[in-house]
Amino acid sequence: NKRRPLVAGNWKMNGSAGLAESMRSTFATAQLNKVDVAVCPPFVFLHALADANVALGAQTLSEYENGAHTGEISAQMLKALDCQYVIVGHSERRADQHESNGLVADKVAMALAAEVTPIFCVGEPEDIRDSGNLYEYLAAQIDAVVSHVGIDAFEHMVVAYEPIWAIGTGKTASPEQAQDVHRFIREHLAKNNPAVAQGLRILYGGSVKSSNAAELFGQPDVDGGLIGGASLDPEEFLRICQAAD
Ligand code: G2H
Repeated sequence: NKRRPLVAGNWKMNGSAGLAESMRSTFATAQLNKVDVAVCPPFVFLHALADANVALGAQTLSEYENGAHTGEISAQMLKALDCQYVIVGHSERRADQHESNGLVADKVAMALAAEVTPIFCVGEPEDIRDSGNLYEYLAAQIDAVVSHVGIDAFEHMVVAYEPIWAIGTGKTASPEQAQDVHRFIREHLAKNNPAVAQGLRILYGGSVKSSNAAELFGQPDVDGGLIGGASLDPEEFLRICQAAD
């Protein structure tokens, strides 16, 4: 009774209208049955993927509902563009835009209120893993969101585990390392609500490619992936989706 997997491509600040077009044509004829696929391009290319054979996602959103917040994009705007997902709390935003656990929780709440599914990202830097504080660190990231939106909200969420030391570095977590953390996350949430934890999709992210995807996705608590660099090549991204199908 494994959960239905989700493979989401995170273009980050990459791509073009041309890439959106080739993604659209690659997936138009793709035969995928048991996997959900989403593409999260920069905001300006969302419209170029409208009605493509993939779900749409954004890479972040504002913590505010509307108003005088120059440059920001609201949850309602994403909903209006048919975004089904929004990545929240990616480690690059936590680092570059100084997003705290509290801010991430506010953004998750905004997405939920607009019925856009948050892909809530957690993950540790290498020194935290080395010092043995991995689980405390991840629990703090998770608990900040649980205490704000409540455990039941996780029924409408996706979690992504992305060890920072594996992002864009070519250093993937081993399937065993990924499984250990995914199991921890599920058990941690199960203390509050076992049924919600059991149904929750937990994606792995960090240097996933077609050559390592099947083994990662085959782990009992890994329910798909959040794919960065490898999602910029439509054929390679399709192979990764096929590995989850
Ligand atoms: C992790 C991942 C996608 P990459 O950030 O979010 O990127 O696959 O390039 O490591």
